[in-house]
Amino acid sequence: MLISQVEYGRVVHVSGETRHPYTRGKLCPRGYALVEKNYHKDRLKFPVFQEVKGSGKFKQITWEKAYELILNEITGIHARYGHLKPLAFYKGTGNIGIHHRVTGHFFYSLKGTTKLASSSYACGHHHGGYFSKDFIPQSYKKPSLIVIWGANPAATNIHLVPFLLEAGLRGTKLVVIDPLYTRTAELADLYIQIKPGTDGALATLLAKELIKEPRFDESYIKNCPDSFRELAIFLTNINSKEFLDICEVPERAFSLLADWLKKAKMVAHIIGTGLQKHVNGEQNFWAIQTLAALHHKAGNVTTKVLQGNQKGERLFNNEQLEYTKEASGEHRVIQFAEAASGHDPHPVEMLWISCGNPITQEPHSQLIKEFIEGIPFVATVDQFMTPTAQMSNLILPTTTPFEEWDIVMNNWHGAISLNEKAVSPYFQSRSEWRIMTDLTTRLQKRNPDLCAFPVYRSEEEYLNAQFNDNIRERYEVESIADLTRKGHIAMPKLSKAINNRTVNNRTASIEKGQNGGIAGTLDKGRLFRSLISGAKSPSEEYPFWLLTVHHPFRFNSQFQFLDISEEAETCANIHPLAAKEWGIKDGEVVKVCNRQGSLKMKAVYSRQVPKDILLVYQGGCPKSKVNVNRLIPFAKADTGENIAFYDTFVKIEKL
Ligand SMILES: Nc1nc2c(c(=O)[nH]1)N[C@H]1C(S)=C(S)[C@@H](COP(=O)(O)OP(=O)(O)OC[C@H]3O[C@@H](n4cnc5c(=O)[nH]c(N)nc54)[C@H](O)[C@@H]3O)O[C@H]1N2
Ligand SMILES: Nc1nc2c(c(=O)[nH]1)N[C@H]1C(S)=C(S)[C@@H](COP(=O)(O)OP(=O)(O)OC[C@H]3O[C@@H](n4cnc5c(=O)[nH]c(N)nc54)[C@H](O)[C@@H]3O)O[C@H]1N2
Ligand SMILES: [Mo]
Repeated sequence: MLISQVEYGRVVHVSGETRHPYTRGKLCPRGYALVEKNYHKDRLKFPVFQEVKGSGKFKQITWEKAYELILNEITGIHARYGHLKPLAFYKGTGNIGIHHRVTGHFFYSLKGTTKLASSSYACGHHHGGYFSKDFIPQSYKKPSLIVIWGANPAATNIHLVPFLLEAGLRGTKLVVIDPLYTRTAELADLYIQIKPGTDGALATLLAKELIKEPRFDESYIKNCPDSFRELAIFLTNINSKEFLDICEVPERAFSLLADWLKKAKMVAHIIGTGLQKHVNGEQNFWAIQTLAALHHKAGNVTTKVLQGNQKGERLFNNEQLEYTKEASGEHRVIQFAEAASGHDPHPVEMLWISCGNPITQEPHSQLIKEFIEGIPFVATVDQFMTPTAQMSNLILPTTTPFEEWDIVMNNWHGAISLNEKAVSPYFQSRSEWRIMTDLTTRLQKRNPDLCAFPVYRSEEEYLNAQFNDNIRERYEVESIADLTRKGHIAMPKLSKAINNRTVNNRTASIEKGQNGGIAGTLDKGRLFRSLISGAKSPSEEYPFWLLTVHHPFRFNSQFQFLDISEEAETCANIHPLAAKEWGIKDGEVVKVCNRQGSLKMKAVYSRQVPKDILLVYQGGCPKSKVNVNRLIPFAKADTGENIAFYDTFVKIEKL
């Protein structure tokens, strides 16, 4: 939560809110840089139009002209086809506030439009599961063991770090499981360097160790659901050595972790998105869930699974509407790859992009770029001229959180907070709510039946209309005024936060969770059997894994221009021994390539990576125009809609 200091209509300083239970007055590096970002010389000031995408021949136009161009396209598509399937929108994660749901809300208020789904992360929400929402600060005070699987909070969720350190002082042991020796790994009591995509094997083996324990409730097995009994038999019969070989974890590290698990009175497992960006990501996710369920239920140990960054819970009306509309099948939801495949029966003729920079962030970016270039009309709403904006016809400048009202949910601690407007919009920027409302009133004049987007008089009124009974019960707020009264933040009432998917003590509530609660979770334990075949490995031709993880000082493709990342250009971090095998010197420019593309970048020696992994941060770097997502294939993860970004394999060539 930010407190902004305003002088003469301009934000001059930001600080954190000390009363906030999670951030406790601290901001992350990007938070502190927001003022600089807001008034950066490159910030867009006026709507601009270019006839030919990528030509750079932008003409400044008025908002009225911009609206006219958009409405001509929408009504034109409708007149030509009698439906709106060729009209598509794409909403990225550049801003995930409730205000910004207006994009989906508007396009789903037009009949039968298409959504190009973003491949951002993660599972959890859609798949139910066994996880706790009482993240702060309760969750980190009590456990005697915290295990972090495939997350790097010291870079991506720094507010968690003080809780981890405080827990450490109280004697909690921290285990970090990651193929990279990350900043988070540096904090761990035990770091386990695992082979990517094989956490399921490790979790399975840990489960096997647990059920050997005498305190494991035998009578429970006798009376348990069949799925559980099957799982127990399966676990007893697996070959431990084979499983350890799969995940390439040393015996000693494994025994230590197994020992700590057995002795622990309370365990918290934190599952990140990194672990899930694999073709078998969901299986690995469920394997950890199953380990936790088993430990909890039969081992009589309080166990929590904490998963941040999951897709939100769709609490507010406009979020729910999107969900209901999608479930009803009234609108098409397809991925870029499908739309770009050339086999789309209703090829996209107009694309609206909000809060997203798909040319940098989606996989197979060359294909995405060519696809966007080929769409007759592309409109992008952003604050900066991103690579995607450069490939658009119309670029609409929009407001930042300082210049608009919003309600923000946090996926780590479940609080909802109010973002109050502090200053007027920058130059001619307009808020996304305003843009959608302006379009609606003009569209309704032309064709009264085409658009059912509700018109309110202000952003605050629009936001007030998104509250509902569920929010009132859980948060005791039903309007912006209530949030203001509560000091701008509402924490979930614990009893409500712990909905039927949640476990935080040994109660029966887990029995009836979504997807069958524990029974469902243990059912998923069957996945143990298939995950071994799912895991990928480098080949002789492409001997390196390419991990394109999130940068500690950037936020996806944002904040590059501020240069807070210290990184002058995109680099491939390589283990010195691997580099020497290929005759590559520290700092040498090399070619990193696979079947999809080839990129030149500097190879930098790093002991953070194992010998068969190259680390290249995602999001791009301003000084080198390398777009690493050119090398990322469109491989779907088993979560269904997400992409297996981290199952990408490459080779290195000397120039
Ligand atoms: N500074 C910063 N913070 C951010 C972001 C940012 O770009 N920069 N982005 C935000 C967003 S959109 C997201 S989704 C989150 C992402 O937050 P995280 O989930 O923490 O981020 P990732 O970088 O995807 O991956 C975390 C770790 O998973 C590891 N990993 C990869 N594959 C495996 C595997 O198979 N098993 C295991 N055990 N580990 C594996 C990677 O090496 C990496 O260290 O961060 C958010 N916060
Ligand atoms: N190789 C690789 N690729 C990845 C990932 C990876 O780990 N590796 N991670 C994936 C993940 S988890 C995610 S979430 C995606 C993120 O990718 P995107 O969804 O594209 O998100 P960002 O790059 O954060 O921001 C996109 C744009 O939103 C704009 N923006 C910011 N605030 C606002 C606003 O208030 N309104 C509007 N209209 N625009 C705004 C920013 O200026 C920026 O240009 O990337 C994915 N891509
Ligand atoms: Mo993300």
